[in-house]
Amino acid sequence: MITISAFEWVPDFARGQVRDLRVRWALEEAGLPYRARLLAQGDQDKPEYRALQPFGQVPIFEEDGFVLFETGAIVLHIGERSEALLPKDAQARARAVQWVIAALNSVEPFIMRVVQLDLFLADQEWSKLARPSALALANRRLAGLAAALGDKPFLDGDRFTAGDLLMATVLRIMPDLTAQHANLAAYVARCTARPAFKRALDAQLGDFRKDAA
Ligand SMILES: N[C@@H](CCC(=O)N[C@@H](CS)C(=O)NCC(=O)O)C(=O)O
Repeated sequence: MITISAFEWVPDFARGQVRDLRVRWALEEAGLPYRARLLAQGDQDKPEYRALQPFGQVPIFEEDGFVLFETGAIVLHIGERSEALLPKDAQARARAVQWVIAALNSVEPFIMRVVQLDLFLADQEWSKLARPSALALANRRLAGLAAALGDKPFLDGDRFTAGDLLMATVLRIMPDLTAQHANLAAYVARCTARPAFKRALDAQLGDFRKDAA
């Protein structure tokens, strides 16, 4: 049985955003059953977890003693077992991998910089000065992505792939930013309207402990 790690509690603002959602979504697209290994506060820093995830983050993927961390690697690994995520055709498959890497390497860091300034560094005087340029850089990436998507339903055309799964989860981190491009907003809505996404989101939200930390 596949097991993924997730937090048993996070603050309200993070619910529906924690990165185990990506893996739950990929597993739902692939039709693979899984269970969640829920981490209590501090479990991620215990040596036994750090031995599996060097940065103390969720998620990890475990199956029959095989362990993997990093959502990009995990989603691609799941994609090996499902054409719903990675097409068989070699070139289409390479393009799907290209979009996975673009999501995680060329778009996510710029969005996360703005999130860090707004959420985690907001009390630092310098963060107010850094924000406009961080926002401009993020916007430049989104403008490039919007132009590449154009009026296609998905990044590589008519077919949803692992690249769309990762890109949609990145774009929904800052919906207000994404909303500045009508085609990107419609794209995220299209991806997240998939029944597999809804099942994954419901599962993540259902696994959180209801009480405060
Ligand atoms: N690059 C990692 C990022 C994972 C990540 O940021 N996980 C967050 C939850 S969304 C986490 O565990 N944060 C706790 C921490 O960094 O200490 C991946 O994609 O798997």
